[in-house]
Amino acid sequence: MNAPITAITPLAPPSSRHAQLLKQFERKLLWLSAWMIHNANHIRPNRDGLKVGGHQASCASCISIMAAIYLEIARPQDRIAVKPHAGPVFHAMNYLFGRQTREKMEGLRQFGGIQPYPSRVKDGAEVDFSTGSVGLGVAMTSFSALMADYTRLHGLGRTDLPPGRHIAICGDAELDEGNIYEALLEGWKHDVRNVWWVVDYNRQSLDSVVPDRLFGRIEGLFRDMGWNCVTIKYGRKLEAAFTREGGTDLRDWIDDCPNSLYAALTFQGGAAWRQTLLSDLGRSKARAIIDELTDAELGALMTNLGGHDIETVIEAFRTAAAEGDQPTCFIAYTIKGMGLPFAGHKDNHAGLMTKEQMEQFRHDMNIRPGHEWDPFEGLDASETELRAFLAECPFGTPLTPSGRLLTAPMVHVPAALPMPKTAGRKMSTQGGFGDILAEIGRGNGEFKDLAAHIMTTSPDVTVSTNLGPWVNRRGIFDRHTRNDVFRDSKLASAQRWGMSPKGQHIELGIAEQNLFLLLGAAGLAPGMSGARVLPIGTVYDPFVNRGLDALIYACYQDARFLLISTPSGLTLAPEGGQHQSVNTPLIGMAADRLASFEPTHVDELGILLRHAFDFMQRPDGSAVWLRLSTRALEQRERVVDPAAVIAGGHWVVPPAPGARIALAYQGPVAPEAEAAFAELVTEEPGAGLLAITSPDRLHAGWLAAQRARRTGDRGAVSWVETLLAPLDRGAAMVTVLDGHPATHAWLGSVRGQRVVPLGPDRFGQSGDIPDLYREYGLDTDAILDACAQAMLAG
Ligand SMILES: Cc1ncc(C[n+]2csc(CCOP(=O)(O)OP(=O)(O)O)c2C)c(N)n1
Ligand SMILES: [Mg+2]
Repeated sequence: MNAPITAITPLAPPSSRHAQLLKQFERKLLWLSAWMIHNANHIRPNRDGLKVGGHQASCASCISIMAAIYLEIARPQDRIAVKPHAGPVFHAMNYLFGRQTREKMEGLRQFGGIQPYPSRVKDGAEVDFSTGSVGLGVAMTSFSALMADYTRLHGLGRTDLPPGRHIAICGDAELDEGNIYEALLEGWKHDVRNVWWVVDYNRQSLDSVVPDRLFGRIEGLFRDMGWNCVTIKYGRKLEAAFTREGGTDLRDWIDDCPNSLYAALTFQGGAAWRQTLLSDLGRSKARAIIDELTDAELGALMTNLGGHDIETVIEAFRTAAAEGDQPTCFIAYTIKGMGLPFAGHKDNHAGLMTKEQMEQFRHDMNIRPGHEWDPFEGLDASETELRAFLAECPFGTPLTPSGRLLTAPMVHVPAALPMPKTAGRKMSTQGGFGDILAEIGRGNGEFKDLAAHIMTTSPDVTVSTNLGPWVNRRGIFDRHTRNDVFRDSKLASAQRWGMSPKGQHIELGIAEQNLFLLLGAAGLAPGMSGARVLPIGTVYDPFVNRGLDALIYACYQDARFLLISTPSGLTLAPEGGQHQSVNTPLIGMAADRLASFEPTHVDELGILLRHAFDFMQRPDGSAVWLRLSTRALEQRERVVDPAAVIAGGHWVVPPAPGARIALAYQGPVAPEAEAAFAELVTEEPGAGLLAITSPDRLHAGWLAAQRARRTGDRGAVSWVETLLAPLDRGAAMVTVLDGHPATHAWLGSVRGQRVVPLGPDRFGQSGDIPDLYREYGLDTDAILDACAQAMLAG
């Protein structure tokens, strides 16, 4: 066990009544979390024979930490991310506060019951952050702290609430995730305050015991990033032993003990400790400390680590809180499975107590059969006293009468956005996006309110995704005002990048996971801060993949934001295959709580942007994703039906009734499709030309209609069925997009028609558009060949 950097001053030994009651609650949390998992695995009927699972050891490891935070330190305005595998402890805590039902607890990991890992959407309003994909929940707290500063400094939301602390209770293995370090760097750049990460340092992950020297490095990293680092290594019993004669030898022995040996001895218990200690310390004065203890007492002494000594933990938290708002990492030494039969065993991560072990545990916990769920059963204090204790906990006061979820009124979105003049101009969707946003950024008239609530962010691609003009108008956010040196020196630049607490753009480093974590945090601002923020993040389309887990994580929490991914596809021709995205349209279709679109023309873009501002605020809405392009296309004066564009597609040339073929395009391949169509109609005059604006919405609507029909709503019809209805049942369809062709292949199933889908299914390469569209089968000839093939097959 490596040596501590900051030792905690031990508290005086005698425990107050308050401390005794805290210990009662620790017992209860240990019991309830273990029992919930036991109930789910061994008591509840199991219909399919699948292992239900749960993590009793991970829960046991952080009982004191959780109890210290929720029963002593946390205030209602604090926001807390709980390590995924401590979900049962978290729910048990809420159960004690009367905020969780027994029924839900009994249903752990069951349909309709509580989720294995805390889930904002599925478990209800007590959960501040979902966790599950390790590392993300931890990093999220840094971004939620940044957002809390942002909303406060912009005067948005519940400014009456004092600033909260953003706390992550994390597993030590979570610090293996790279996104943690990306977030640390970003947090440092933004001078993030009020963040605490409490590491449950049980030195075990899923497979094994972690190497000893690791945490020395990690502590150093935290300090380099401006964090305070507090190691909570020993409990008060051990500290007291160290003050005795020979105590230093004992301490040195523990400090030198490899993590794996320490874990193995913990599992083996007092006799094994004695044997090993005596063989190493037999000649030291420490022997007297060891000799006077029974095996059980010796085991208890040697496992008296700081993270299991609630008074030590509380003292560490209080000291840090008194020091101010510096981000602080607490490394609390713990034992995985503490207090349970498999404590310290390296394979205990998914270990479950046997029925016999549970029976013994019930006995030790003084719980009568049939009273397993009673909140105060088996404790050495009266229910009245325990209830009074809970009522006095700061966290016991609800944040709002209905829970921890705040709300914010919707921001009015004007009926139409300010559109750029396109007549006679070629324009790309990316260019159009930049122009529209810049115009909103003037904050004129009816756009004043909308502009004030938009927050933009980008991972170092602000200028290249056309956010520059918006940023020039609205400024860059920083807690401190910093001038633009280039501007002050009168050096010419198109960008004016002064920073201030009123700025509305958060500039990030390149790490895409940070973008999505920030969008996630900003997208939760209504619930977290009572502030309506309309977050817009821009990223190069291929690098959505780089941040994908964080994007899915944000959506899983139902965060509301607008993602603009641009440029996209082969169309970005000279840039080459690493930058040419192929799979993103499929991601857009497969991601839940994310409505994705790909407009072709600027009029569609205007409709979809407006829709996005509205949809991301609606209770039944979601996050929105627009995939854009840098290919400038001719823009026409035309009337398009906004509802059709939003529903996923509209006929540019409607087919004649009973038409034998239709051509569908999505995105910047429109000119090739139009040219092919012009030839096609010379042979097939009734053919239709369809503009697909969202395969995702078309597909989702189709699935929804099928479900509705199956459940009795026989008249349910989806938009894609309506669109394709005029075509002959045996008609052929050729579809084309600058993305994977499977995006459209399903269209053939809607009415049993033949589809020949075109689109790149291989990595791209450098070239110009004619070369690449030819090579990957997107050019006019390829489209016409596909039409011929489709017609022939009929
Ligand atoms: C991104 C991700 N990778 C893998 C997992 C599977 N997994 C769940 S817990 C765990 C180890 C956790 O160890 P630690 O963070 O130390 O937690 P504790 O010891 O407190 O249980 C792993 C690998 C996961 N949940 N998320
Ligand atoms: Mg661990």
